[in-house]
Amino acid sequence: MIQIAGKELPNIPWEEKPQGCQNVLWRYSGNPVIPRDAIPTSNSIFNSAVVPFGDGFAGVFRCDNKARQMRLNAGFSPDGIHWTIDHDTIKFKNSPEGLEHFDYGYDPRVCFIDDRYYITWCNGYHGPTIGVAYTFDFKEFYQMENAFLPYNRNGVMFPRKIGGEFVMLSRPSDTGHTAFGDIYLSRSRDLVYWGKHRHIISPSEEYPWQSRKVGAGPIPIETSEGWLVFYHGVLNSCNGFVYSFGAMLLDLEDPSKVLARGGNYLLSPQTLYECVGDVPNVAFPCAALTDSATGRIAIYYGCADSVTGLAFGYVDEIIAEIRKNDMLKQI
Ligand code: BMA
Repeated sequence: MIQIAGKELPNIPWEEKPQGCQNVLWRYSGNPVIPRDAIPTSNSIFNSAVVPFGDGFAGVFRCDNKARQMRLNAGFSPDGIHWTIDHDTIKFKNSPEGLEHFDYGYDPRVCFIDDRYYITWCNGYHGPTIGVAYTFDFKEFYQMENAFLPYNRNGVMFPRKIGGEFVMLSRPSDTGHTAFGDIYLSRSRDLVYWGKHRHIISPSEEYPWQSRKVGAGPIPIETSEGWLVFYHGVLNSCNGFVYSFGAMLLDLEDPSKVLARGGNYLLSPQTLYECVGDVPNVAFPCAALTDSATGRIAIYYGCADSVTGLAFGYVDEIIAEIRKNDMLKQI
């Protein structure tokens, strides 16, 4: 079995693959796991991030409110399935190294490093860029400096320092519904100054599901084969953008090196709750839980910009699928 680094998670939310399912990932039978109206003030709850916390789980949720303002709320769960989401939005406090600026926030990721949980999100600061904050308890949140200049989205940190530096993936963008998007990698010694920017992947005309733009999804998963990175890809259909997701493997010691990249999507919007909603045809992953004992991976993804879905897979099958249809070998 391919080894996932990190802790065992015996209480990972899980269902076995349904009989007859021919895909590498399969959906939770109770999807959507979080409905759009889980709190009284929400228009929609999607593109959200969860992590193991205490005996259960905690997370930061994108809760667009009924004014359709994009906000972040904390939440807790005993089992990763049943969530209690705070009705009040997160009020960031200024950290010693910080900036206090919140016009809007969306698409959070949560990454545990050393002693705390880092939150990265698309932060409104004269346009979208990558906000950074940390928390110890999901009650108090301390905002740090933005990582980059506008315009940028999908800032995703690696779960440990590499070569003594923090590492983050991001996707430079524009002010609107960006019609382009490549994934880059940046490094920082102090989480304030980011540099050594390296290009990782571009969209590909040859693989239409990821031909318009690509953006990193959950926190990269450390495995014996490399960093497993799920990322979304966008098809430009005659009816608008279609967001699916696939995966690639990056080198463990130098994650700017792509080892393999799957040509096929792993999950594309096909169910009613992925195809119908405020923005139809969107499957947008922002978090994954892993169990190193069994190789199980549970992925949380936004569905149609309205609700949150959960999908499952085994690391062995996912990496075998990336290697079987490796774009790097087919060029
Ligand atoms: C992207 C982001 C996501 C959203 C997606 C589809 O640009 O804004 O938050 O899920 O578009 O609308």
